[in-house]
Formats: sequence, C-alpha cells, structure tokens
Amino acid sequence: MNNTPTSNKHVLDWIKDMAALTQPDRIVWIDGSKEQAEELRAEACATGEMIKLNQEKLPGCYLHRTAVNDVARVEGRTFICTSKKEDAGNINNWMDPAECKSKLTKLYAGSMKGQTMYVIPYSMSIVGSPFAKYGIELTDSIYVVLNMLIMTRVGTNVLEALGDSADYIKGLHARAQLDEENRYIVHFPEENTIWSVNSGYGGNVLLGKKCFALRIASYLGRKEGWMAEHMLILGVQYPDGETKYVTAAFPSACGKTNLAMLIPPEYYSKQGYKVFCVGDDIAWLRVGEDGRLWAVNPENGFFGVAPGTNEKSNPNALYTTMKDTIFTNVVHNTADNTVWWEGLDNNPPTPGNAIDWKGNPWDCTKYDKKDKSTCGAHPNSRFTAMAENCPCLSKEFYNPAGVPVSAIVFGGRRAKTAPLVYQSTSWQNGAFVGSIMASETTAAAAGAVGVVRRDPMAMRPFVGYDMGDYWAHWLTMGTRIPNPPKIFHVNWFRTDENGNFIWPGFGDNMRVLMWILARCEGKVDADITPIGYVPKAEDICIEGLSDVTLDTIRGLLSVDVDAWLEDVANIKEFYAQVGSRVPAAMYDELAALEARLNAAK
Ligand code: OXD
Ligand code: MN
Repeated sequence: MNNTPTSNKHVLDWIKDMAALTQPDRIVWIDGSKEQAEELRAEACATGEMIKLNQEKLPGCYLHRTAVNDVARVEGRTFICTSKKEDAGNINNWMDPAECKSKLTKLYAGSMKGQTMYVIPYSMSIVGSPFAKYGIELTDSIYVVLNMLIMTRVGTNVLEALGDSADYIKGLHARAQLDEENRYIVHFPEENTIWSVNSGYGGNVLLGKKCFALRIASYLGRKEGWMAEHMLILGVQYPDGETKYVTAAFPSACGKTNLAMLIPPEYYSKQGYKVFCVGDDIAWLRVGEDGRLWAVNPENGFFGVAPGTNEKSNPNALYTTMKDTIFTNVVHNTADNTVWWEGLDNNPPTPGNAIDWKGNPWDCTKYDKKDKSTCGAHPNSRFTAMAENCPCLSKEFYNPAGVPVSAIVFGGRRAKTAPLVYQSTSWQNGAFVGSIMASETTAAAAGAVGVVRRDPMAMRPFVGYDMGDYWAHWLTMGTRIPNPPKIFHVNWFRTDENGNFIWPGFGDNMRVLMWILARCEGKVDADITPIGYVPKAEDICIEGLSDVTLDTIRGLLSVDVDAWLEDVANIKEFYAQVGSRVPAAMYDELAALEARLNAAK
C-alpha cells in the first residue's frame, strides 16, 4: 500500500475485507494528482491496455479497446438486490442480497492475484457542496482509474470531506476473466454498495455513473426528498444576458449530448442568443429555498457515443474530444496515429492504415451501412472527455448550488404518434407524460420496425427501486416544489411516408426550445388538444429554414387520435407490467387521456 491517506475505520476495514477476498499483490490509493495519472498512463501504454495517440494533433489523448464480448451495458445482467423483491419492482432484475453475495464472492475470490487494486475516492458533484455524495471504487483496471479521473472528481480531498463518516458508496470492480456468462452489475441500495464483475466496459465499470449517480442515487433521492434523473441540463442565454435552464430526458442514444451542446441557428445567434451546456447525461434535482427546482450535473466529464459525432451534429463535442480524451473502440488511423469513426467525415483511413475496434486491419471500401459487422468503430464506441474542455460549458457548471430549472423536457424517438412538441397541463399530468415515454425502432436499426419500447423518464434501466414507487416519488416531489418547472414532451424523429425525418433537428431544435421557454414565461398561446397544449404552427420560428414551411410544421404538430388510442392500449399493458404500485393518479391521468381522445374522434 502507498501512504494510507485516511484513518476512516469504515473505509479501511472495508478495503481490508475486499482485499482479503480479491487478493491483490498491491493496493494503490489514487490521489488525483497529475503525476500519478501520468505514471498510470505510461504503465497502461507499456502493457498495451492503451495506445498513446498523436500528441501534436490530439494532445493527452489515448485509445483503448475493450474485449469484443464486452462493448455495452448489460441490462439482462444488472440486478437490484433489495431484501424484499417487491422493492426492486417488476421492471428490474432482482436477486436476494445474500444469495447474490455468495454467488459473486466466488467470482471475486483471488481475482486480483498478481495485480494491483486501485482505491479511487471520488465525489459526484463538487466536493463539499450541498449536492455532493462520495464514493470509493476499488478496481483492478487502470482504464477504469483513468476514466474515473475524467468523469468524476477524484482525490484525497474527497477523503478529507468524508472524514470519519460511513456515508459513502462502496464500489467493487474486478475484471476477472471478462466472462460474459458470469458478468454481473449488482446494486445493494440498502447497503450503499455496488459490485461489478467480469466486465471492462465503461457503463458497467465506471461505478460513479449509471450505478451510483442514477440507480443508487434515485433510491437515496426518494429516501431523502430529491431526484436523480437521466437528464441533460442546458442554459439558453437571451440577448439581454438573462439565462433560462432546461433539463431533458431522452432514452440512451437519442441525442442528449447533441442537444446539450447545441449551436443556435444563425437567426438566433445574430440576435445574441447563446446556449451553454451544464450536463449531458445526469441531473440531480433539489427544491431550493426560493421554491424552485435546482439542478446540478454530478459528473465531471462526458462519456459520449462517438459514431455520428461530427462538425454538423455536434462541433462542440468534437472540439471537446481534441485533447485529454480516452477513445474506446473507435478506428485507429495508423497513418497519423489518430482516430476515426463512422459519421465523423468522408475520409476514413485507407486500407493498410486502419485498425478496427477489434484490433484487426479494416478495409473501409467493404463498409456497408446495413451490416454492422463491417463497421470500423463499434456503434457504441465512446469518447471520455473532460467537461472543462467543452467550449460551450456553462460557468454555472462550477456553481455548487446548481441552476434553477424552468422546463423539464421528455422525449422519445417516435416515427408517427408524438408531435414535435407538446406541453403537459400540470405537474401530475407532466409526470404521467414522463411515465408513458417511448421510442420506436426505426428502419435504421436492425430488427422489426415500429416496435414501441416504453422507457419512462428515460430511466427504465436506471431506477434503483420499483418503477411505480418512482412515479409516486415524482408526484410527491410535485407537492414539494412551490414553483415547479413546466413539463413538455418533444419528438425530433417524425418521418414522412418514405421514412425520412421531417424536422431538421440538431441546432434547429433551438426553435422548439424557444417556444418551450416562451410558454414558461406565459409569452405565447397554445392550442389545447386531447394530449395537452400544442403550439400554434406560426409560433414555431422557421426563419432561415429552407425546407420547412408552415404546412410542414402543421403536419409535425398534428395529433392523430387513432394512433394515440393505439398507444393508450399499449400503455395499459405497460402499466400492468409495472404492477400494483402504479399510483392511482397515473391511472386517473390515463383514463382522462383516453376519454379526451374518444371525445375527439
Ligand atoms: C447510456 C449512456 O447508455 O449514457 O445512457 O451511456
Ligand atoms: Mn445515458
């Protein structure tokens, strides 16, 4: 062990137990210093765990490849281990805590023999702030250490802030054999504990992110009266300098990072509007003393999907990845020792100069969009980049109090049913709108087209307890916020009869945000429809858009009553699946929606 930087008995006893189980040769405390991080990078490069990229073009950047069977989160192997099964609910996988520990103990036993156990003390949110929660992750992976150094606030100051307290999240990660059959990501919310074994992929092993900041934090939030949500946070600065904040929840891979870093269309930027990013994935929300809801991004970096990130879709993200970034499972361009991914530009590295995400030579001429096996970068390849390198990072990112939220936006990928935007009629109705969020599979993805997957509040894989109880918590929070945000739903993905997207999306989504914010300030009217308030077409600004007319907007805003009634049937099935803890108020909202749709037929 290097110098033990704490005398906290809870911490030291736990580490001793975990070391007795996993039997590492050495224990190294991560102190958050640049020197230690640099030594670890050098070691990872020496062992081949990482490749140092061209330091002139990509200073501080590295490439890592995961095992080919270990490239994404594994929802089927993710468990919530509460003492009572019903507290985990029907949507989560559940295992009895004792049974789970006995099973996983066998997998961990001796798994770090010959290796180093790294002890990572980290904070979600700014150390010492009212929102801050602390964690310690034990891991045998340098890749995990280096990613955690980007994604969270790591260092000895976390141990100082923790003092002698036992109030921290205990995370144990071991790569073991990377055995798919024995891969487990398990949470013991009643014990503030997370265990992850047999994976090296980010979402399964960076325990501060989905495991802590969503699953465990949602559980703690319910107990303590706050919320942990799968939401981006952005600020729109008006020409007079005032900034309004919006949080938005979309299912994974629906463009949260792109919206969070949006570049305003010229029509707005010329007038002096600016958009700033506070967070791209997770928001922790608390009621402020002023009666508004306040949000912080508990993370310190971005773990973004690389494919599709380019100069048009997200120039700010691209710029953010140009330094101090770890790329995972992208193409290695050996001609100039840089990286590439599908959708970056039209200049993939030529055959002979390209190594694919599996580490094999890659021939871009054989690439077929419809056949994922021909990709150079894995479709879920990632960049881990520092928030402070983001050119549009809000200065409020560093504010321990967070930002006041004017609007909460839910969204899904719906080819037909959901209009471009609508507003709920109350907090309760807004929570209902969140509970029925869904995405449809499109022709762009493998599998059947138009299959609806319900993903309430974009939290389906991330709620650390029963989904019905989670909705009840949303309703309770509504009663505790004297001045709550207004709640909206957006859908950028409506398609025409040929399957093409109708709405231009990307920066032009600002046009919808401006309507949302105008509604929050009571500055614009709306039409009331069976599903809620829908804009008058002329109130969505189309100035400067060449292919979008007022009629296009009318089409995007139309509410197809029959399609919605079909959706109601699907929602009923889903509610039944969620089970007996669905709050009565949600069923009331559903019945009222159905009645309004029937009346409009
Ligand atoms: C996700 C992610 O899967 O953010 O939602 O990685
Ligand atoms: Mn996410």
